Amino acid sequence: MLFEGNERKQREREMRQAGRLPPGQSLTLKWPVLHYGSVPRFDPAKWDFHLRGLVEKALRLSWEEFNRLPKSEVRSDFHCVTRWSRFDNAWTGVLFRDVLQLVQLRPEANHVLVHAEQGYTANVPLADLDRDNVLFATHHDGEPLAPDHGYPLRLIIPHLYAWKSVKWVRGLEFLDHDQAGFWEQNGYHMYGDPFKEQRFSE
Ligand SMILES: Nc1nc2c(c(=O)[nH]1)N[C@H]1C(S)=C(S)[C@@H](COP(=O)(O)O)O[C@H]1N2
Ligand SMILES: [Mo]
Repeated sequence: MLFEGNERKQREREMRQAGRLPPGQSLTLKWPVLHYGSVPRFDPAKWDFHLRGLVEKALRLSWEEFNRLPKSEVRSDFHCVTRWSRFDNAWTGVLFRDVLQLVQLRPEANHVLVHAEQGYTANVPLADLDRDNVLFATHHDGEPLAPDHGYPLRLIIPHLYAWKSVKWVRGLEFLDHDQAGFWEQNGYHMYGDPFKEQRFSE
């Protein structure tokens, strides 16, 4: 136990010196589980993924179709607004850009409302999804996602607080304006940059 605490402090120091520990955060070697509501059941026959809103033609992918998309790996850090950060996570999944390619956006599309099971949503500017390290993850550190970490599919946006990294994700709605998601309606910041400590609005 003592050793574990020393290792954690040592790594935290390293991450702080490397400029990777955002202000007000502490490093965890564990992986806490955090969400509102219950863990949804996954039924591959009923699961689908929607791309809708400001697209020329809306698209619905089955679980099988989604899994035929090319797989990529991304290594990134994860910052929860409740003040823990988990570093060097190895994610496997489908890049946002590989999904975006499947639809033709209307020119006015500039924001996305990400939809998940049970009505959870998060708003993200399109430019913040359209980055080379944003992906829909199926695996973490070589293992399939556990149900409480978002199995079968979760979004990972490393540069924003983790409430934007939507678990049990089911689709994207393209919009021409920013529209508050679940936590954003409940006082969380509309953007959520951990390095600027954008935790809450006001
Ligand atoms: N669908 C859904 N996704 C969610 C949440 C949620 O309540 N519902 N909570 C978010 C929050 S606040 C955090 S910190 C991360 C936590 O992910 P983890 O439980 O895998 O650590 O998931 C995010 N994604
Ligand atoms: Mo969080």
